[in-house]
Amino acid sequence: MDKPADSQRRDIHHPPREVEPSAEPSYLEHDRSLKGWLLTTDHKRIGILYLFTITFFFGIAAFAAAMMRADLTTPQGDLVISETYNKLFTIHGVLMVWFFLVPSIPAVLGNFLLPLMLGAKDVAFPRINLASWYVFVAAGLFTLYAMVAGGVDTGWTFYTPYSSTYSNGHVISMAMGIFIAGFSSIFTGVNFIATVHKMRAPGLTWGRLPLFVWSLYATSLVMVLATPVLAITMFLVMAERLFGVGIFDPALGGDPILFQHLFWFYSHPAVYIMILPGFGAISEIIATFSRQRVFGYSVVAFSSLAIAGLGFLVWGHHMFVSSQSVYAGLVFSLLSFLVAVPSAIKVFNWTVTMILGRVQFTTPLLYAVGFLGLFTIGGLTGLFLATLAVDVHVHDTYFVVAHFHYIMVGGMVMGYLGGLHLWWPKITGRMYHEWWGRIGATLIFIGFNLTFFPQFLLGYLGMPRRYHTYPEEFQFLNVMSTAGATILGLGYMLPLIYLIFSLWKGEKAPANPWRATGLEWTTPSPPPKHNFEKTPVVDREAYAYED
Ligand code: HEM
Ligand SMILES: [Cu+2]
Repeated sequence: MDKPADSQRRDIHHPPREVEPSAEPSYLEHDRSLKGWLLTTDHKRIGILYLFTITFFFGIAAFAAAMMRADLTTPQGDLVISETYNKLFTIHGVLMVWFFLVPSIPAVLGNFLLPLMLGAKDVAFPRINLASWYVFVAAGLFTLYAMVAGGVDTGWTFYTPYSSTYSNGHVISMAMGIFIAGFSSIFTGVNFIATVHKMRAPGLTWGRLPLFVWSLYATSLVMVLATPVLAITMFLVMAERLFGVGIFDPALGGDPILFQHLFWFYSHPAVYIMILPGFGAISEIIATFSRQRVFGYSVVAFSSLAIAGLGFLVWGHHMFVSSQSVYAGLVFSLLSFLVAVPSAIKVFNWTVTMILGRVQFTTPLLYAVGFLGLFTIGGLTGLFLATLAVDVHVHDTYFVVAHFHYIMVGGMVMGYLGGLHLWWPKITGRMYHEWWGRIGATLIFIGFNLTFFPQFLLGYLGMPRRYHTYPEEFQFLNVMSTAGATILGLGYMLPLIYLIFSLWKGEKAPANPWRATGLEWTTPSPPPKHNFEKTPVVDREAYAYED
């Protein structure tokens, strides 16, 4: 690689305290009309559009969860009837998985930051990027229609032949919503892959990429390779329902287990779509607030790819009790253990990074530390579940519910909120209130554990998932869980309030409030429409902290 001429150098590890104000208005100011937002191809504005949309879906899904927790405070479930309860957990799962978690970090923070981190003007295909948001909204409308038209009670897993033959017809509309949402994922994935390959600033070699970019890249590969399988599966469910083609229903000559294979062949990799971007955000937060290069950079980067690859080989661990052969079970069990290795390596390396660095306990760092603890519990209990004999006992119990919430909420939502705080000054040009930030992070951590730890015990004691009544001896733990959920809910309200408040009352953010090293911090806050006046030239590795 040619050494850039000295005059072109931009010092990225000691960025100037005051980045020169841009001649161009910021991306927020340049065209304030509605059309300027709805027809924008600016990756930053598209990130904001996604932010609003997924926050909306999160709100509905959280409301459904609150109703379920309220219902579960009494053994006989006094709030709703069982059918309504089934519809609540279905809409909760569908919205949280496909309309919040899958798009969360990639579509909001990824869209906003990827080009900025690469020193580029935009993503490779800005119009496809906008299209992905419209497709996403259309998908949401189908799903919401199914909800208000009468609701779907199959659960987010749509197991056949119930979904394809016996449940009500709104399954078609909801399956359509998920089918369409898949395209939005694929558009984002393709865009990110092309952007990372083609739009890196001069000098920004693969070995110098921020780990957030590596994680988005790995996620995008899974999005592009796995999502079509989900789309086809949903399509087949619709085809069986509409035309009576025998695919999954044994009465029509189909095979219901085939559905489970297809569904989990997507949905296990999809759990990595949901967690890998969180890993990326955690790497950035820990490096920034430990003022330390992430320990074992290349191992952490490679682990993302390893997880993405291995994630395709373990789907059978969801089917240990589906009558699959014991030999298949053995192999899937063994392979599932393997996935834990790169995950554990990451946790180890982040911890070492903090030990080697000088840690500042800011709000994003609190979220990151919370992530480490909760993700570790989620991962370790995943190993319990991957152990054939144990899974036979706890499959389809609250143990599984606790496991995946520890990872998806304790892990990914903490990663998302941590990242949102880290980059909030860049995105909005305003600082949030640090003290309230720390209170919020702490409350969320406490509320989360109170909600979900009792569920491990409930599951272990034998309480099955997806029922709205239970024997009286389970009431104590259920009430604890509901109390925890109340604290958790209040915890989530805090960032919602003080972040919005900061837009008007927050201190104006400098270009680089955390004295961080990434290229995104060399632009003004908020960045101008075209990001960089002059294409930056990179001449050092990521996280070159020296103080
Ligand atoms: C150390 C890595 C992991 C292992 C070994 C593991 C193992 C398992 C196993 C064996 C099950 C099936 C349990 C059953 O239904 O009986 C399961 C369920 C689940 N896991 Fe994990 N897991 C891991 C990581 C993750 C991650 C990273 C996520 C999400 C981001 C996740 C999300 C889920 C979900 C959503 C389910 C339940 C699906 C359902 O039945 O609705 N897991 N896990
Ligand atoms: Cu899995």
